[in-house]
Amino acid sequence: MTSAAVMSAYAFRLIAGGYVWRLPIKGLDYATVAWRFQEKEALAFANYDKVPVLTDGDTVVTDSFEIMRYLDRAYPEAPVLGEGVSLQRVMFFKQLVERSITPALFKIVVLDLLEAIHPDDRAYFRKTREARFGATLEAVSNPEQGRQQLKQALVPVSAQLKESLFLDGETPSGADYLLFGSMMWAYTVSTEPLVEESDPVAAWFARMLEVHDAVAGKAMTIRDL
Ligand SMILES: N[C@@H](CCC(=O)N[C@@H](CS)C(=O)NCC(=O)O)C(=O)O
Repeated sequence: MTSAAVMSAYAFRLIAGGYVWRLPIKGLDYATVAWRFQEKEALAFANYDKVPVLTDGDTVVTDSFEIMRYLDRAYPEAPVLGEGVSLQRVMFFKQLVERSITPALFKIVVLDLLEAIHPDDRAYFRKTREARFGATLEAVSNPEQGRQQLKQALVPVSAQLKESLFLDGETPSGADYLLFGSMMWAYTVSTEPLVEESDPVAAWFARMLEVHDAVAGKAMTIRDL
């Protein structure tokens, strides 16, 4: 059976959020459900309070990385994380993205993000994030410093992207989706430049927008509003 036949046999109901861009949705039939921060009752079935949440038949999977692992297991034709050493390496890369890259992106886009979310959710977003950071959003916001920090954090990524089209080789895989998840989240809410055009990361990002029939490239962003 080809992977396409296996995958198209399933219908997905995916409740989407920023981290949804981590998910490799290669050729799978899926539907996304719009969700707002405070609609916790809509996630009660999953016993979780954050998105993305994936439902596949009777299976409910929470946490974007767990969803990536589930998709590897359920549709093993083209795994993106692998097992053993491969999984360990991609987990290490996930740490790098979450601890060095996402915080830098946050500094760049936080005020645009506040502006992009539904007006009724802004007070909730401000309260929860300011409690988490122990500082006002205005104090966290520092696009210039964020870009410097991002550039530093991306030095090894830029170097690798001079060697191969994607971090994982000729086609995107787990490491690409993890980095893209964070960068796409920033790109959807802000027109702030993230990396210099001459940086290989910029060309990589443009390539990532085109994969799987440009599912990301066709997504609505702040540029469409
Ligand atoms: N570790 C989780 C984190 C998910 C997460 O933080 N989601 C955010 C949006 S991208 C959320 O749903 N926040 C809900 C809230 O702040 O109430 C994952 O990777 O899926």
